[in-house]
Amino acid sequence: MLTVEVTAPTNIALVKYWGKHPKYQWLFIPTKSSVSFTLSSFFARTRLTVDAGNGGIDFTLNGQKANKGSSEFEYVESFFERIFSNYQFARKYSYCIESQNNFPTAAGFASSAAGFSALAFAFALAMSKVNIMDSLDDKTVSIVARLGSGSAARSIPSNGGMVIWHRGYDKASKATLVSKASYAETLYPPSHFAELAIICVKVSSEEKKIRSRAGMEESVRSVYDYWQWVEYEESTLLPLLLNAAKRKKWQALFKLTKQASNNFHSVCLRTTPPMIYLSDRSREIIEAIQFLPYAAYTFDAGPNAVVITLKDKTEEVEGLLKNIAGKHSTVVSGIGNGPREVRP
Ligand code: 2P0
Repeated sequence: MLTVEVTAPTNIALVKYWGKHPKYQWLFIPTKSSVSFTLSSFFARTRLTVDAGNGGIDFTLNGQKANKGSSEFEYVESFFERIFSNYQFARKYSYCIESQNNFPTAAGFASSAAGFSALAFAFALAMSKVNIMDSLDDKTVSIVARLGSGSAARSIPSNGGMVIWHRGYDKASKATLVSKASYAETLYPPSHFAELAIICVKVSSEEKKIRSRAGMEESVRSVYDYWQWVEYEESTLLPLLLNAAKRKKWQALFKLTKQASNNFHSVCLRTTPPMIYLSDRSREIIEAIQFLPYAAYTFDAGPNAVVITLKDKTEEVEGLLKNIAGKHSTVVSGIGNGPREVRP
């Protein structure tokens, strides 16, 4: 028996992942590359106990045992099925998982990214300790994490900071090679962004109505210009944003981040049936921030906002956000590093 314990951060996408390529659906290959910041204040802590067995899973999330058949349990179970088909040896063990998030689950703060990256990292760490997986490099582990939840791949690179998850399918055609080409890596470490601050704004802690996994599938299927959006962001918006980040042109970075968030929510709205993740409060935040040259908002599949601004504007921008969402609605986060092992 072996126990490992790890923490892994969540991440916030500036260029969003929203859809799996239909040809490689089961491998979680995204239709487009995405780019994120690794957040230091929101993370999952996971303890994994591995014992001799035959692939059995026991899963406790935030102190509550997940029942077989619940959606949480099914997400983890299907992750292990994908792991077992890639790593046959892993089926010879049983897995007891205890995971905790320090933020609301399924409310738009990418809880699955933190949870599955922690689980993937803990799995790889445990397998390396029992000497049956020799590779603990970021690339391999990000591919394992991707099989749990796409956005989790971006939480894996140990240097954190700004991370890109390559879509990979334009680099190869055989499924196994596409899978190897779709991994995440750090573009710039946290120190590159010393002038920036991130403000997370809790608008609601309710669980979202439509889970991302089902929602994105509907978007790929039903949005008439879905592939135009994908190719526009891949070939135009993404390179512009990376160039702005490289040259520390923050105003350009903020403008492109807002544009990418709007594009994503427009795709959600134009999905059949439509998905409206933003609330009236979210709209007020958009209106307050949209013309500020020194701040950007971005929203995931939920009403909570993440606002990126200059460190020396934090107080001013946080004041605006508190007026809209309430005195206790904001948490300022740094841009941080990837997962790490902690003492059990
Ligand atoms: C992102 N989101 O890039 C986007 C923006 C939500 C909106 O990645 O099916 O939970 O597990 O791969 O990773 C949420 O999707 O979906 C997500 P699966 P995931 O962060």
